[in-house]
Amino acid sequence: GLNLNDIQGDVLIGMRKKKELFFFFSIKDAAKFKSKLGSDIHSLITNTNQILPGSKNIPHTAVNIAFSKTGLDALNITDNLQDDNFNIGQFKNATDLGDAGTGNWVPAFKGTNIHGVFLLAANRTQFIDSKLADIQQILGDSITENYRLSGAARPGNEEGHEHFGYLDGVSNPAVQGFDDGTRPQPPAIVPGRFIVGASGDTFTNRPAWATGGSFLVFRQLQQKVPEFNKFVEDHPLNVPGLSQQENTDLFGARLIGRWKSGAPIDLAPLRDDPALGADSQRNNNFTYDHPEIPGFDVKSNQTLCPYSAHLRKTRPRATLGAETGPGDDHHIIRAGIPYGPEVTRAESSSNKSSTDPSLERGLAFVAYQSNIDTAFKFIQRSWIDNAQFPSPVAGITGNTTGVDPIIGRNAGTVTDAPRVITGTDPLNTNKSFTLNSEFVISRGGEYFFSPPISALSGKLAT
Ligand code: N7H
Repeated sequence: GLNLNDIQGDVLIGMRKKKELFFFFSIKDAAKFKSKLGSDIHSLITNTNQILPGSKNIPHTAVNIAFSKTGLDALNITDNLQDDNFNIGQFKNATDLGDAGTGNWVPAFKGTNIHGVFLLAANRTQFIDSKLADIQQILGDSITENYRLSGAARPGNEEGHEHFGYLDGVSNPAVQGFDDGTRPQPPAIVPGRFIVGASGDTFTNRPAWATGGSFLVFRQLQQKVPEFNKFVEDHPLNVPGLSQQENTDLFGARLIGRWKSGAPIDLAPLRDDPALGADSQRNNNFTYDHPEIPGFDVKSNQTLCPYSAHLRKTRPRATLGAETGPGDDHHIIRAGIPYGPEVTRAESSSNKSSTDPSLERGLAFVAYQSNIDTAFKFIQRSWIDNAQFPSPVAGITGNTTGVDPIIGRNAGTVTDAPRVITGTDPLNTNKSFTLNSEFVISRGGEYFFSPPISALSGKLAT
């Protein structure tokens, strides 16, 4: 089974706090760092059991730590973790991930200088600040800061919603032996897809000390919210019986695959259903197939949910057939949090632009998996950025799907190259829509390994 005392808290369940700081650092004095890691830092790290719902040990500030490949190198850990993408780092992957080069990347992410990241999560920034001060006090000059990014849940009723306004964190896969059986949803996935060394891990030649770890993909994804809102407002659908506003909201929901409340359009195809969105027993209980509808063919019918919807692009569920078993290892557990300010009145006024860099907002994207190549990178390259997916590569009939309207890009360095999608109009799913600008800009990131907590006082400390 999984050792929930050893797996860091963010991996399977997320740290579940309103604020989260990502503190990126370089190791300057490996000997001192190792010694402090084993003696002091180790005991600050929050495990999974501590943050399970109902736990009596939930810390005010949850702390996790993860290392890049160059960070392990700096600690003279030479074991091969068997993940080629982790080994080369995200900077060299920028083109593969569809980024428009690295011109938009945050300088700290350019190259391989970042050795590690502390993830600090709490409901108040003061708690985070004081925990960070403790950590810096302990580590002293053995590290230097490369960069930090502060995430925060959005205010009021928007809590839990990302900056485009849609509820996030709804549909993480259930994991066998962890949270399967707690709610009806697509079949639970073997734990080895997420946890190194667990049952179902495709590699058998990893170092023993890495068992219980997970690869953490970090991406700073800027969101152009006024521009997205304007695009949606400019494209109301024409579904009879719906008001203009409802037809506008429907267009947005069909780009995402969920309504703003979190209700899946596969189950609520015409109007938002906030009760459904809030009901964890129902809001993920769908596959896109509808055997209860006579003659419904999941390989051609996208009247309920377009093939191009972000949700369906990133996890096609029954669109491809059964989700479990050999060959299906394209799953991630997401644990991101929004960053940046709310849209200002000036930005949402007539010109609808977000050009002030001091108002940058987006998603501090975090994804966990045991194999970056078949999980995050595969989803990004082969599904999100592949205009032919799921049509025609998965035997889907009808027009070419197009890239993911939210985060997909056509290959190449030209920013805002037009993107064409189909399926969004339920009255005519062959109709195409052209997106002349991009709503999400990659600001770069890094690949990390979130080690089992035992390694922090064991292998990594010696
Ligand atoms: Fe997505 N969004 O607001 O548009 N995502 N995503 N994502 N995403 C999801 O179901 C969003 C990104 C996945 O299991 C929801 O929990 C934004 C990347 C996957 O059915 C919403 C950004 C990748 C799922 C968003 C962004 C993914 C998912 C619905 C960037 C992978 C679950 C909430 C700024 C490479 C699919 C939910 C399933 C859901 C949004 C990025 C993947 C609202 C704004 C980079 C696998």
